[in-house]
Amino acid sequence: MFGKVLIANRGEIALRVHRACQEMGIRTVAVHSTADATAMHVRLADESVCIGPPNARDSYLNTAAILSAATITGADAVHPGYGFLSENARFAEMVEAHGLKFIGPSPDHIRMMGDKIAAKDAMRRLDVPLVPGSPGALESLEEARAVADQIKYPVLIKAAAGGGGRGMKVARSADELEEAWRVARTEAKSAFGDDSVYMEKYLDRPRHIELQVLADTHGNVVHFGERDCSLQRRHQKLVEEAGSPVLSAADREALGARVTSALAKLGYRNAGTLEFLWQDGQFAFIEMNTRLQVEHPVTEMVCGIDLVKEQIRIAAGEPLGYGQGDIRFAGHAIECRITAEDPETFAPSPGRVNTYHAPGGLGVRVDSALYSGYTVPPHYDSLVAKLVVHAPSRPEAIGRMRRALSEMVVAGIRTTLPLHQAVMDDPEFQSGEYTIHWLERFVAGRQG
Ligand code: MV4
Repeated sequence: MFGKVLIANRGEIALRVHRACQEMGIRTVAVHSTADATAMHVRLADESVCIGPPNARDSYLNTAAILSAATITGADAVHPGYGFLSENARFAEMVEAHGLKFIGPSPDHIRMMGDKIAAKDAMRRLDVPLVPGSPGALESLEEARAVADQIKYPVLIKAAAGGGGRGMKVARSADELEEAWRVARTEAKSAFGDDSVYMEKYLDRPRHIELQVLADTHGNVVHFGERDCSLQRRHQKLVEEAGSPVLSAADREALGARVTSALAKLGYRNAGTLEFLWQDGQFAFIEMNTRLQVEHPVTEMVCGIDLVKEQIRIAAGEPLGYGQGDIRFAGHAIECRITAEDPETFAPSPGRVNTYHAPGGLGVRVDSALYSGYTVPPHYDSLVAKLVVHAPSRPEAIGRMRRALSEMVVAGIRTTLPLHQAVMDDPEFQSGEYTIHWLERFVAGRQG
């Protein structure tokens, strides 16, 4: 096992990785920008290294500074968290070239899944169900027309280098295709420096359901069930649940079996999440994320497992030590992402948190790097806390979340706490019957 791990991240996820390391007897090295010198992840780590100025480009994305920090502190491995360098294949390669372990998948698998066309190609060959669409990149407008005529409108043009909704354009009929084609390619070029695009049938009222997997370096692959992430606004997730309110145990098992067999054939290792759209009782793969995800705690709560410890053990070469049959799904978990934003306009609201009080009690977990007197810097992601509850059933989990939200205090800045309370109070949310479009309308209704 590793003696020391460098955590190449900040905020709640750096703390999350630190906690797993500490419980495993592994020392930790925090890295931080000058804006984060007094941050909680720096305070708790065994050692810390300043890696640059506030701008993430010069600090948390500064591979040379991070690798130097790992070398001078004698770290054995690097955990990238999520965001920043977590899905950068070049960084994973450089970590390994420095004789360190990258706590994540191989650079080749990161690269493959970063190319959405290559990812779909791989899943198609491995019999994972996909949205109907172009067999690969679209070479011309004529080809786009031919594919659209075959799969029927509405269609969606997506950037190969995309993800997260950027460079995505709907064409509802043949006369919208040329415009969608042009705009998608232009956006893809400017956002990713790559104008390759592909086409899919546009699903108009899907749910977003993703499957968590772990693979060790001995050929064992298991899944930990699904997360329903349908509550999003502008491609930012707000609430996530495990399991999905619409999925049966049989659906889960069938999908899990397909996916674990596919990833075993691919030789995938460490943690991964496959994203699906679910509509009319059918799953369609869209993308794979090759990192630990923000919403991983809901899976941990229902499965009773520590995904970060598992990632570390896998990177150290240990076998999983259990099989699919040992994984049980108990009760229901919900996560609310509390951000430093105005709850109605979503304008960023950094600044000093005068008072912070975290809720507690049975089945309540808070992953946060906040403390009373902390100043949320304006330079980074606005996530300040993940409030997670676990209860025997979905209605009980909602009741517990309402109670926990009412206890939580983050004073001095605006946060999305009131929006979460309104969502939890809403009968449609409580019914579990909604699509990816529900939250957008809910927020618009509150804005009046
Ligand atoms: C889609 C889709 C409908 N049909 N693909 C948005 C982000 C990217 N990860 C995939 N996205 C979508 N792909 C087809 N064929 C609708 C979306 C989508 C979406 C997906 C998940 C969660 C929220 C969303 C909000 C708008 C659009």
